[in-house]
Amino acid sequence: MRIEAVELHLIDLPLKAPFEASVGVMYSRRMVLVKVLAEGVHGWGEVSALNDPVYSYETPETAWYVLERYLVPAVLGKELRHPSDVRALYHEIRGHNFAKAGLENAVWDAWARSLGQPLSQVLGGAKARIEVGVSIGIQATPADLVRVVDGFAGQGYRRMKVKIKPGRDYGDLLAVRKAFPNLPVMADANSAYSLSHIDLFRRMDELNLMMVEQPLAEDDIIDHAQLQSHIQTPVCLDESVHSPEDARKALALGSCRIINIKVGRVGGLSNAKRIHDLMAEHNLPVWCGGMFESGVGRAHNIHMTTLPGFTLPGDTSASDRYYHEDIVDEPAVLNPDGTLTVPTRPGIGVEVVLAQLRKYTRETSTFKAHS
Ligand code: OSB
Ligand code: MG
Repeated sequence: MRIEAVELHLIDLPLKAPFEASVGVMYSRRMVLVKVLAEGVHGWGEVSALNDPVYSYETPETAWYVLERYLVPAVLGKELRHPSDVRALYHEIRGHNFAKAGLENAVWDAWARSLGQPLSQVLGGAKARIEVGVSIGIQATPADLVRVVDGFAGQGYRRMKVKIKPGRDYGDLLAVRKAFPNLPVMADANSAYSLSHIDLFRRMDELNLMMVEQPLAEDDIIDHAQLQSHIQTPVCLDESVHSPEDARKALALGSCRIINIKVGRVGGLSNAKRIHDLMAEHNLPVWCGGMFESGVGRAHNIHMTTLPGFTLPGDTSASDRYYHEDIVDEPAVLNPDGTLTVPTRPGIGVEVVLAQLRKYTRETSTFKAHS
């Protein structure tokens, strides 16, 4: 398959409601959508880096720069035998995983479309529906949090993830646990704590949480191993794992028992699948994290979650949990049993609606291979 052209679209999608985590508040999502054109097929990918460099160092603008200057020129005009060939074309470019994922995942979509198969099948997944949960930002009070959890549980979501930060942790989680004794609940700290908080995490063991996600620093798998050895609750790593190599080292040290896989953070579906495979070899579960994706990135997440090692509900909530209007047909809709249906049409199985895309587009650029 020869890559003939690549389009970049910078869009800005307003969120339905502001979202607060330990790293700040978000009101809208800017993302770069990548479209590749190759021998009569096209494919879409999404750069899901946050608006500001508060989760990773990347932003939509740094991704645009790296795509335009390095990644897109490296793939234009190239003949590919498989989507996992893409990484080798820019192997000398360090980091910038979110930018790389946008491009590689667009190639996966085009590839699956060229085979006439849904992306899930091309990846090796077999589920027709995937179980999903919801990630809930820090609310004004614990009582507000309980009301929000109640609302999402009523919609059918099967697992609640509660964002925590120092001062808004044990009390919030206890309120949820008291109101819902049997609900699957977990916490996500986005690196807001240090080893000085070990006693707090020991107390959290009483709350029967599914896991605590990324309690400590982004770059610290040593302290995470230390923490895990002192608590019962499984530690799940998010920010610390950028590659299959990172995952291998975290397992060797005992830094976690679960990994949240985000295609953007690890540079695309090839690496995501490798991390999934590594964890499966160790009989450890993974789940699919989210970055408030548009319908494009959401579709990639849904297909990835069909792999057998994704045994825990992920953060891939339905589109209407985030946006009044999405940019794809059809947007992801929650089934009453707390699942999303995996699209069965070729590729990611959803189509970008150009009229909707145009409404939210801030900038567009097209790059063509020399023929
Ligand atoms: O830490 O998992 C996270 C959103 C943006 C950045 C980081 C995170 C999140 C979420 C929400 O938790 C995931 C989602 O609903 O898409
Ligand atoms: Mg997280």
